[in-house]
Amino acid sequence: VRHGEERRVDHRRGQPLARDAMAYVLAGGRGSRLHEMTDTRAKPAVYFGGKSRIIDFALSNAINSGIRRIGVATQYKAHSLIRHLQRGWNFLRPERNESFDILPASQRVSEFQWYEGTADAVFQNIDIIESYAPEFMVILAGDHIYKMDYEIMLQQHVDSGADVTVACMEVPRMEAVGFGVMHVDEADRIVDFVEKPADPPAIPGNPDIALASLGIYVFNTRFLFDELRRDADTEGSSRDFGKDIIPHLVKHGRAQAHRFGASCVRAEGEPGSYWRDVGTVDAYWEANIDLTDVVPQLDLYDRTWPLWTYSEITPPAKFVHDVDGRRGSAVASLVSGDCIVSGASIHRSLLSTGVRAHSFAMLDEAVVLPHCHIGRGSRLRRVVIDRGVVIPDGLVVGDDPELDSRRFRRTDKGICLITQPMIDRL
Ligand code: ADQ
Ligand code: ADP
Repeated sequence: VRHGEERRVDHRRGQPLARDAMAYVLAGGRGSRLHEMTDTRAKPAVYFGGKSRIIDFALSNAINSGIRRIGVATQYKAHSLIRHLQRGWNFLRPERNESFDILPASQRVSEFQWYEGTADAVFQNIDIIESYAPEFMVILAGDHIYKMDYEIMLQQHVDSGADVTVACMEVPRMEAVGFGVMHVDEADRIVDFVEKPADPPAIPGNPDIALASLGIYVFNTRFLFDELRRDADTEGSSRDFGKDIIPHLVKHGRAQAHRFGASCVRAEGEPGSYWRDVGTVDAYWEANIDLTDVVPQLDLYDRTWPLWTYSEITPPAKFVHDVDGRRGSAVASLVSGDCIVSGASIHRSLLSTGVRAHSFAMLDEAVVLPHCHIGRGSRLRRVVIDRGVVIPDGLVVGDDPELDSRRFRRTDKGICLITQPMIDRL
Protein backbone atom coordinates (compact mmCIF):
# COMPACT_ATOMS: atom_id res chain seq x y z
CA VAL A 1 0.00 0.00 0.00
CA ARG A 2 1.42 3.30 -0.96
CA HIS A 3 1.65 6.06 1.59
CA GLY A 4 -1.14 8.02 -0.05
CA GLU A 5 -3.64 5.18 -0.26
CA GLU A 6 -3.04 4.25 3.32
CA ARG A 7 -3.66 7.81 4.40
CA ARG A 8 -6.87 8.01 2.43
CA VAL A 9 -8.36 5.03 4.25
CA ASP A 10 -7.13 6.11 7.67
CA HIS A 11 -7.82 9.77 7.63
CA ARG A 12 -10.20 10.93 5.01
CA ARG A 13 -13.40 9.65 6.58
CA GLY A 14 -15.06 10.32 3.26
CA GLN A 15 -14.19 14.01 3.53
CA PRO A 16 -12.17 16.05 1.08
CA LEU A 17 -8.53 16.48 2.12
CA ALA A 18 -9.18 20.21 2.28
CA ARG A 19 -11.13 19.66 5.48
CA ASP A 20 -7.97 18.32 7.10
CA ALA A 21 -5.89 21.23 5.87
CA MET A 22 -5.10 24.72 7.02
CA ALA A 23 -4.41 27.51 4.53
CA TYR A 24 -1.65 29.76 5.79
CA VAL A 25 -1.43 33.00 3.87
CA LEU A 26 1.80 35.00 3.95
CA ALA A 27 0.73 38.61 3.73
CA GLY A 28 3.57 40.50 5.35
CA GLY A 29 5.63 41.69 2.40
CA ARG A 30 5.65 45.28 1.24
CA GLY A 31 5.42 44.98 -2.54
CA SER A 32 7.68 48.00 -3.04
CA ARG A 33 7.36 48.03 -6.83
CA LEU A 34 3.82 49.30 -6.45
CA HIS A 35 5.40 52.47 -5.05
CA GLU A 36 2.94 54.93 -3.46
CA MET A 37 0.10 52.41 -3.59
CA THR A 38 1.84 50.45 -0.84
CA ASP A 39 2.95 53.48 1.18
CA THR A 40 0.09 52.99 3.58
CA ARG A 41 -1.00 49.39 2.98
CA ALA A 42 0.61 46.03 2.35
CA LYS A 43 0.37 44.69 -1.21
CA PRO A 44 -2.25 42.04 -0.32
CA ALA A 45 -4.55 44.89 0.79
CA VAL A 46 -4.32 46.77 -2.51
CA TYR A 47 -7.68 47.06 -4.29
CA PHE A 48 -8.21 44.92 -7.36
CA GLY A 49 -11.05 44.43 -9.83
CA GLY A 50 -13.38 47.12 -8.52
CA LYS A 51 -14.81 45.41 -5.44
CA SER A 52 -12.05 43.34 -3.95
CA ARG A 53 -8.48 43.30 -2.69
CA ILE A 54 -5.59 41.21 -3.92
CA ILE A 55 -5.63 38.87 -0.90
CA ASP A 56 -9.27 37.93 -1.62
CA PHE A 57 -8.08 35.70 -4.47
CA ALA A 58 -5.97 33.40 -2.29
CA LEU A 59 -8.60 33.40 0.48
CA SER A 60 -11.45 32.71 -1.96
CA ASN A 61 -9.47 29.86 -3.46
CA ALA A 62 -9.10 28.40 0.03
CA ILE A 63 -12.81 28.68 0.83
CA ASN A 64 -13.91 27.48 -2.63
CA SER A 65 -11.52 24.52 -2.32
CA GLY A 66 -13.28 23.51 0.89
CA ILE A 67 -10.63 24.66 3.37
CA ARG A 68 -12.16 25.94 6.59
CA ARG A 69 -9.09 26.78 8.65
CA ILE A 70 -7.21 29.88 7.64
CA GLY A 71 -4.32 31.82 9.15
CA VAL A 72 -2.99 35.07 7.73
CA ALA A 73 0.49 36.25 8.76
CA THR A 74 0.80 40.03 8.56
CA GLN A 75 3.65 42.38 9.20
CA TYR A 76 4.29 45.42 7.02
CA LYS A 77 1.65 48.24 7.15
CA ALA A 78 -1.01 45.80 8.18
CA HIS A 79 -3.78 48.07 9.42
CA SER A 80 -5.76 48.32 6.18
CA LEU A 81 -5.32 44.58 5.62
CA ILE A 82 -6.38 43.63 9.13
CA ARG A 83 -9.47 45.83 8.93
CA HIS A 84 -10.43 44.22 5.64
CA LEU A 85 -9.93 40.73 7.04
CA GLN A 86 -11.93 41.48 10.18
CA ARG A 87 -14.81 42.92 8.19
CA GLY A 88 -14.93 40.38 5.42
CA TRP A 89 -13.40 37.14 6.53
CA ASN A 90 -14.52 36.63 10.09
CA PHE A 91 -17.37 34.29 9.18
CA LEU A 92 -15.48 31.07 9.90
CA ARG A 93 -16.87 29.75 13.18
CA PRO A 94 -15.05 27.75 15.87
CA GLU A 95 -18.40 26.09 16.68
CA ARG A 96 -18.30 24.44 13.26
CA ASN A 97 -14.72 23.31 13.68
CA GLU A 98 -13.53 26.21 11.54
CA SER A 99 -10.99 28.91 12.28
CA PHE A 100 -9.75 32.25 11.04
CA ASP A 101 -6.69 33.81 12.64
CA ILE A 102 -4.90 37.03 11.86
CA LEU A 103 -1.31 36.57 13.01
CA PRO A 104 0.62 39.84 13.19
CA ALA A 105 4.34 39.63 13.84
CA SER A 106 3.99 40.12 17.57
CA GLN A 107 7.36 39.03 18.86
CA ARG A 108 5.89 35.90 20.39
CA VAL A 109 9.01 33.78 20.19
CA SER A 110 11.51 36.40 21.20
CA GLU A 111 10.97 40.02 22.06
CA PHE A 112 13.74 40.99 19.70
CA GLN A 113 12.28 39.34 16.64
CA TRP A 114 9.77 40.33 14.01
CA TYR A 115 9.14 37.78 11.26
CA GLU A 116 12.46 37.31 9.59
CA GLY A 117 11.64 35.38 6.41
CA THR A 118 8.48 33.64 5.24
CA ALA A 119 9.36 30.40 7.07
CA ASP A 120 9.77 32.35 10.30
CA ALA A 121 6.24 33.73 9.82
CA VAL A 122 5.02 30.12 10.20
CA PHE A 123 7.60 29.02 12.79
CA GLN A 124 6.65 31.75 15.25
CA ASN A 125 3.03 30.52 15.25
CA ILE A 126 3.59 26.77 15.51
CA ASP A 127 1.76 26.53 18.82
CA ILE A 128 -1.33 28.32 17.48
CA ILE A 129 -1.43 26.10 14.38
CA GLU A 130 -0.94 22.99 16.53
CA SER A 131 -3.98 23.85 18.60
CA TYR A 132 -6.08 23.28 15.47
CA ALA A 133 -4.24 20.06 14.58
CA PRO A 134 -4.49 20.31 10.78
CA GLU A 135 -3.03 17.33 8.96
CA PHE A 136 -1.81 19.41 6.02
CA MET A 137 -0.53 22.94 5.60
CA VAL A 138 -1.19 24.82 2.38
CA ILE A 139 1.25 27.74 2.38
CA LEU A 140 0.18 30.62 0.14
CA ALA A 141 1.22 34.13 -0.78
CA GLY A 142 -1.41 36.82 -0.33
CA ASP A 143 -0.43 38.81 -3.36
CA HIS A 144 -1.30 36.90 -6.52
CA ILE A 145 -4.32 36.89 -8.82
CA TYR A 146 -5.43 33.39 -9.83
CA LYS A 147 -8.14 30.77 -9.31
CA MET A 148 -6.93 27.40 -8.10
CA ASP A 149 -8.47 24.32 -6.50
CA TYR A 150 -6.06 23.42 -3.70
CA GLU A 151 -7.88 20.09 -3.16
CA ILE A 152 -6.36 18.81 -6.40
CA MET A 153 -2.89 19.79 -5.23
CA LEU A 154 -3.50 18.19 -1.81
CA GLN A 155 -4.62 15.02 -3.56
CA GLN A 156 -1.44 14.92 -5.62
CA HIS A 157 0.66 15.57 -2.52
CA VAL A 158 -0.90 12.62 -0.71
CA ASP A 159 -0.72 10.34 -3.77
CA SER A 160 2.96 11.02 -4.38
CA GLY A 161 3.97 10.75 -0.73
CA ALA A 162 6.23 13.78 -1.11
CA ASP A 163 7.65 15.79 1.80
CA VAL A 164 6.64 18.97 0.06
CA THR A 165 4.69 19.73 -3.10
CA VAL A 166 5.45 22.99 -4.91
CA ALA A 167 3.06 24.50 -7.45
CA CYS A 168 4.79 25.56 -10.64
CA MET A 169 4.16 27.01 -14.06
CA GLU A 170 6.16 27.46 -17.25
CA VAL A 171 7.12 31.10 -17.83
CA PRO A 172 9.28 32.90 -20.41
CA ARG A 173 12.84 32.26 -19.25
CA MET A 174 13.83 35.91 -18.74
CA GLU A 175 10.78 36.56 -16.56
CA ALA A 176 11.91 33.79 -14.26
CA VAL A 177 14.54 36.02 -12.60
CA GLY A 178 11.91 36.93 -10.02
CA PHE A 179 10.95 33.34 -9.19
CA GLY A 180 12.28 30.17 -7.71
CA VAL A 181 13.26 28.10 -10.74
CA MET A 182 13.28 24.29 -10.79
CA HIS A 183 14.27 21.27 -12.80
CA VAL A 184 12.12 18.16 -12.60
CA ASP A 185 12.59 14.53 -13.63
CA GLU A 186 10.11 12.60 -15.81
CA ALA A 187 7.87 12.01 -12.77
CA ASP A 188 7.87 15.75 -11.92
CA ARG A 189 10.04 15.21 -8.88
CA ILE A 190 12.09 18.36 -8.30
CA VAL A 191 15.78 17.62 -8.78
CA ASP A 192 17.14 21.15 -8.71
CA PHE A 193 15.90 24.48 -7.33
CA VAL A 194 17.44 27.96 -7.44
CA GLU A 195 15.83 31.01 -5.86
CA LYS A 196 15.69 34.05 -8.15
CA PRO A 197 18.61 33.16 -10.42
CA ALA A 198 20.17 35.97 -12.47
CA ASP A 199 20.39 33.59 -15.43
CA PRO A 200 17.40 31.22 -15.09
CA PRO A 201 17.97 27.66 -16.31
CA ALA A 202 15.62 26.64 -19.13
CA ILE A 203 13.55 23.48 -19.33
CA PRO A 204 15.22 20.76 -21.40
CA GLY A 205 14.45 21.16 -25.08
CA ASN A 206 13.18 24.75 -24.88
CA PRO A 207 15.77 27.45 -24.22
CA ASP A 208 13.12 30.17 -23.85
CA ILE A 209 11.02 28.59 -21.10
CA ALA A 210 11.71 28.04 -17.41
CA LEU A 211 9.71 26.17 -14.78
CA ALA A 212 8.87 28.66 -12.03
CA SER A 213 7.66 28.12 -8.48
CA LEU A 214 4.43 29.96 -7.67
CA GLY A 215 5.29 30.08 -3.98
CA ILE A 216 2.41 27.70 -3.16
CA TYR A 217 3.51 24.78 -0.97
CA VAL A 218 1.75 21.76 0.55
CA PHE A 219 3.30 20.00 3.55
CA ASN A 220 2.24 17.42 6.08
CA THR A 221 2.01 19.61 9.16
CA ARG A 222 4.20 17.50 11.39
CA PHE A 223 6.91 17.25 8.79
CA LEU A 224 6.78 21.01 8.20
CA PHE A 225 7.20 21.78 11.89
CA ASP A 226 10.23 19.47 12.14
CA GLU A 227 11.72 21.26 9.13
CA LEU A 228 11.04 24.71 10.55
CA ARG A 229 12.70 23.75 13.84
CA ARG A 230 15.69 22.32 12.00
CA ASP A 231 15.97 25.48 9.92
CA ALA A 232 15.64 27.69 13.01
CA ASP A 233 18.70 25.92 14.45
CA THR A 234 20.67 26.32 11.23
CA GLU A 235 23.36 28.96 11.36
CA GLY A 236 23.11 31.49 8.52
CA SER A 237 19.60 30.59 7.37
CA SER A 238 17.42 33.51 6.30
CA ARG A 239 14.33 31.55 7.49
CA ASP A 240 12.72 31.71 4.10
CA PHE A 241 10.80 29.06 2.13
CA GLY A 242 12.26 30.02 -1.24
CA LYS A 243 15.81 30.59 -0.06
CA ASP A 244 16.23 27.92 2.62
CA ILE A 245 13.46 25.34 3.19
CA ILE A 246 12.66 24.35 -0.40
CA PRO A 247 16.30 24.12 -1.62
CA HIS A 248 17.13 21.99 1.43
CA LEU A 249 14.25 19.59 0.78
CA VAL A 250 15.11 19.31 -2.90
CA LYS A 251 18.60 18.16 -1.86
CA HIS A 252 17.85 16.08 1.20
CA GLY A 253 14.19 15.15 0.99
CA ARG A 254 11.49 14.50 -1.53
CA ALA A 255 10.06 17.54 -3.30
CA GLN A 256 7.38 17.15 -5.92
CA ALA A 257 6.24 19.67 -8.54
CA HIS A 258 2.55 20.31 -9.05
CA ARG A 259 1.58 21.74 -12.42
CA PHE A 260 -0.68 24.76 -11.94
CA GLY A 261 -2.53 23.83 -15.14
CA ALA A 262 -3.96 20.76 -13.39
CA SER A 263 -5.71 22.69 -10.62
CA CYS A 264 -6.26 26.09 -12.23
CA VAL A 265 -9.99 26.83 -12.19
CA ARG A 266 -11.44 27.95 -15.51
CA ALA A 267 -14.99 28.99 -16.20
CA GLU A 268 -16.53 27.81 -19.45
CA GLY A 269 -14.79 29.58 -22.29
CA GLU A 270 -12.05 30.96 -20.04
CA PRO A 271 -8.76 30.28 -21.83
CA GLY A 272 -5.34 29.28 -20.55
CA SER A 273 -3.96 29.19 -17.04
CA TYR A 274 -4.37 32.64 -15.53
CA TRP A 275 -1.87 33.56 -12.81
CA ARG A 276 -0.58 37.08 -12.27
CA ASP A 277 1.77 38.76 -9.87
CA VAL A 278 0.45 42.31 -10.11
CA GLY A 279 3.58 43.58 -8.39
CA THR A 280 4.35 46.57 -10.62
CA VAL A 281 2.20 49.55 -11.58
CA ASP A 282 2.21 48.37 -15.21
CA ALA A 283 1.19 44.80 -14.37
CA TYR A 284 -1.42 46.06 -11.93
CA TRP A 285 -2.92 48.50 -14.42
CA GLU A 286 -2.93 45.92 -17.19
CA ALA A 287 -4.55 43.14 -15.17
CA ASN A 288 -7.33 45.51 -14.10
CA ILE A 289 -7.92 46.93 -17.57
CA ASP A 290 -7.90 43.39 -19.04
CA LEU A 291 -11.09 42.77 -17.08
CA THR A 292 -12.88 45.17 -19.43
CA ASP A 293 -12.21 42.89 -22.44
CA VAL A 294 -15.32 41.38 -24.01
CA VAL A 295 -14.09 37.93 -22.98
CA PRO A 296 -11.53 38.54 -20.25
CA GLN A 297 -8.97 35.88 -19.39
CA LEU A 298 -10.03 36.12 -15.77
CA ASP A 299 -13.75 35.54 -15.27
CA LEU A 300 -15.06 37.30 -12.14
CA TYR A 301 -18.60 36.27 -13.00
CA ASP A 302 -18.17 32.51 -12.55
CA ARG A 303 -20.76 31.55 -9.94
CA THR A 304 -19.11 28.20 -9.33
CA TRP A 305 -15.90 29.86 -8.09
CA PRO A 306 -17.04 33.13 -6.53
CA LEU A 307 -14.65 35.83 -5.42
CA TRP A 308 -15.41 36.43 -1.73
CA THR A 309 -14.63 39.81 -0.26
CA TYR A 310 -15.71 42.46 2.17
CA SER A 311 -17.69 45.02 0.35
CA GLU A 312 -19.48 48.08 1.63
CA ILE A 313 -23.26 48.08 1.39
CA THR A 314 -23.91 50.52 -1.42
CA PRO A 315 -26.70 51.94 -3.54
CA PRO A 316 -26.55 50.96 -7.24
CA ALA A 317 -24.34 52.71 -9.76
CA LYS A 318 -26.10 55.62 -11.43
CA PHE A 319 -25.70 57.31 -14.81
CA VAL A 320 -26.89 60.88 -15.34
CA HIS A 321 -26.90 62.99 -18.54
CA ASP A 322 -25.05 66.28 -18.84
CA VAL A 323 -26.88 69.51 -19.74
CA ASP A 324 -26.79 68.65 -23.46
CA GLY A 325 -28.23 65.24 -22.72
CA ARG A 326 -25.35 63.61 -24.58
CA ARG A 327 -22.76 62.42 -22.11
CA GLY A 328 -23.06 60.37 -18.96
CA SER A 329 -22.07 56.85 -19.87
CA ALA A 330 -19.54 54.09 -19.39
CA VAL A 331 -18.83 51.52 -22.10
CA ALA A 332 -16.44 48.55 -22.04
CA SER A 333 -16.08 49.33 -18.35
CA LEU A 334 -16.66 47.87 -14.88
CA VAL A 335 -18.63 50.17 -12.60
CA SER A 336 -19.03 49.32 -8.91
CA GLY A 337 -21.80 50.25 -6.48
CA ASP A 338 -22.31 53.83 -5.31
CA CYS A 339 -20.69 55.28 -8.43
CA ILE A 340 -22.37 58.26 -10.07
CA VAL A 341 -21.35 58.97 -13.64
CA SER A 342 -22.86 62.35 -14.23
CA GLY A 343 -22.27 63.78 -17.67
CA ALA A 344 -18.90 62.06 -17.95
CA SER A 345 -17.69 59.73 -20.73
CA ILE A 346 -15.98 56.59 -19.56
CA HIS A 347 -14.32 54.03 -21.78
CA ARG A 348 -12.36 50.83 -21.01
CA SER A 349 -12.06 51.74 -17.36
CA LEU A 350 -12.69 50.28 -13.97
CA LEU A 351 -14.51 52.31 -11.33
CA SER A 352 -14.32 51.02 -7.76
CA THR A 353 -16.99 51.67 -5.14
CA GLY A 354 -18.14 55.24 -4.60
CA VAL A 355 -16.52 57.05 -7.53
CA ARG A 356 -18.09 60.31 -8.71
CA ALA A 357 -17.33 61.39 -12.28
CA HIS A 358 -18.60 64.83 -13.17
CA SER A 359 -19.79 66.53 -16.33
CA PHE A 360 -17.53 66.66 -19.40
CA ALA A 361 -14.89 64.48 -17.74
CA MET A 362 -13.34 61.77 -19.92
CA LEU A 363 -11.71 58.59 -18.69
CA ASP A 364 -9.98 56.13 -20.98
CA GLU A 365 -8.21 53.01 -19.69
CA ALA A 366 -8.38 54.32 -16.14
CA VAL A 367 -8.23 52.24 -12.97
CA VAL A 368 -10.05 54.30 -10.36
CA LEU A 369 -9.90 53.16 -6.73
CA PRO A 370 -12.73 53.74 -4.22
CA HIS A 371 -14.18 57.14 -3.38
CA CYS A 372 -12.36 59.22 -5.99
CA HIS A 373 -13.86 62.36 -7.46
CA ILE A 374 -13.21 63.05 -11.12
CA GLY A 375 -13.56 66.79 -11.64
CA ARG A 376 -15.55 68.53 -14.37
CA GLY A 377 -13.90 68.58 -17.77
CA SER A 378 -10.85 66.56 -16.73
CA ARG A 379 -9.37 64.13 -19.28
CA LEU A 380 -7.41 61.13 -18.01
CA ARG A 381 -5.90 58.37 -20.11
CA ARG A 382 -3.94 55.28 -18.95
CA VAL A 383 -3.94 56.08 -15.24
CA VAL A 384 -4.24 54.43 -11.85
CA ILE A 385 -5.92 56.77 -9.35
CA ASP A 386 -5.36 55.91 -5.69
CA ARG A 387 -8.20 55.73 -3.17
CA GLY A 388 -10.01 58.95 -2.33
CA VAL A 389 -8.15 61.21 -4.76
CA VAL A 390 -9.95 64.38 -5.81
CA ILE A 391 -9.06 65.12 -9.42
CA PRO A 392 -9.36 68.86 -9.97
CA ASP A 393 -11.61 70.26 -12.69
CA GLY A 394 -9.95 70.36 -16.08
CA LEU A 395 -6.87 68.26 -15.23
CA VAL A 396 -5.40 66.52 -18.30
CA VAL A 397 -3.23 63.39 -17.94
CA GLY A 398 -1.95 61.22 -20.78
CA ASP A 399 -1.27 63.84 -23.45
CA ASP A 400 2.13 65.19 -22.43
CA PRO A 401 4.60 62.53 -21.22
CA GLU A 402 7.12 65.06 -19.92
CA LEU A 403 4.62 67.04 -17.92
CA ASP A 404 3.06 63.83 -16.61
CA SER A 405 6.45 62.50 -15.49
CA ARG A 406 7.09 65.65 -13.50
CA ARG A 407 3.70 65.59 -11.81
CA PHE A 408 2.96 61.93 -11.28
CA ARG A 409 4.68 58.55 -11.18
CA ARG A 410 4.82 57.70 -14.86
CA THR A 411 6.04 54.21 -15.85
CA ASP A 412 8.09 53.32 -18.93
CA LYS A 413 4.88 52.03 -20.50
CA GLY A 414 3.30 55.42 -19.97
CA ILE A 415 0.95 54.55 -17.12
CA CYS A 416 0.53 57.34 -14.55
CA LEU A 417 -0.07 56.56 -10.90
CA ILE A 418 -1.88 59.49 -9.27
CA THR A 419 -2.11 59.99 -5.49
CA GLN A 420 -3.56 62.83 -3.43
CA PRO A 421 -0.18 64.26 -2.33
CA MET A 422 0.80 64.49 -6.02
CA ILE A 423 -2.41 66.42 -6.71
CA ASP A 424 -1.83 68.67 -3.71
CA ARG A 425 1.60 69.61 -5.09
CA LEU A 426 0.25 70.71 -8.47
P1 ADQ B 1 8.70 36.24 -3.45
O1 ADQ B 1 7.28 36.49 -3.77
O2 ADQ B 1 9.69 37.24 -3.95
O3 ADQ B 1 9.13 34.78 -3.94
P2 ADQ B 1 8.64 36.88 -0.67
O4 ADQ B 1 9.02 38.28 -0.86
O5 ADQ B 1 9.28 36.13 0.43
O6 ADQ B 1 8.90 36.01 -1.92
O7 ADQ B 1 7.06 36.86 -0.50
C1 ADQ B 1 6.24 35.72 -0.44
C2 ADQ B 1 4.97 36.08 0.31
O8 ADQ B 1 5.25 36.18 1.68
C3 ADQ B 1 4.35 37.40 -0.09
O9 ADQ B 1 2.95 37.24 -0.13
C4 ADQ B 1 4.74 38.36 1.01
O10 ADQ B 1 3.73 39.33 1.23
C5 ADQ B 1 4.89 37.44 2.20
N1 ADQ B 1 5.96 37.81 3.13
C6 ADQ B 1 7.21 38.21 2.83
N2 ADQ B 1 7.92 38.42 3.96
C7 ADQ B 1 7.08 38.12 4.99
C8 ADQ B 1 7.21 38.15 6.41
N3 ADQ B 1 8.35 38.49 6.99
N4 ADQ B 1 6.14 37.82 7.16
C9 ADQ B 1 4.98 37.47 6.58
N5 ADQ B 1 4.79 37.42 5.27
C10 ADQ B 1 5.83 37.75 4.46
C11 ADQ B 1 8.36 33.63 -3.56
C12 ADQ B 1 9.24 32.38 -3.58
C13 ADQ B 1 9.70 32.09 -5.01
C14 ADQ B 1 8.47 31.99 -5.90
C15 ADQ B 1 7.66 33.26 -5.81
C16 ADQ B 1 6.39 33.20 -6.62
O11 ADQ B 1 10.34 32.56 -2.71
O12 ADQ B 1 10.44 30.88 -5.05
O13 ADQ B 1 8.87 31.77 -7.24
O14 ADQ B 1 7.29 33.49 -4.45
O15 ADQ B 1 5.78 34.44 -6.63
P1 ADP C 1 -21.91 67.39 -12.37
O1 ADP C 1 -21.41 66.03 -12.70
O2 ADP C 1 -22.63 67.97 -13.53
O3 ADP C 1 -20.86 68.24 -11.80
P2 ADP C 1 -23.32 66.73 -9.83
O4 ADP C 1 -22.15 66.15 -9.18
O5 ADP C 1 -23.92 67.92 -9.12
O6 ADP C 1 -23.10 67.22 -11.33
O7 ADP C 1 -24.43 65.63 -10.02
C1 ADP C 1 -25.33 65.65 -11.09
C2 ADP C 1 -26.46 64.68 -10.85
O8 ADP C 1 -25.98 63.44 -10.30
C3 ADP C 1 -27.47 65.16 -9.86
O9 ADP C 1 -28.40 66.04 -10.42
C4 ADP C 1 -28.13 63.87 -9.44
O10 ADP C 1 -29.05 63.42 -10.39
C5 ADP C 1 -26.97 62.91 -9.43
N1 ADP C 1 -26.47 62.81 -8.06
C6 ADP C 1 -25.38 63.44 -7.52
N2 ADP C 1 -25.23 63.12 -6.22
C7 ADP C 1 -26.25 62.26 -5.93
C8 ADP C 1 -26.65 61.58 -4.74
N3 ADP C 1 -26.00 61.70 -3.58
N4 ADP C 1 -27.75 60.77 -4.80
C9 ADP C 1 -28.42 60.62 -5.96
N5 ADP C 1 -28.09 61.24 -7.11
C10 ADP C 1 -27.02 62.06 -7.11
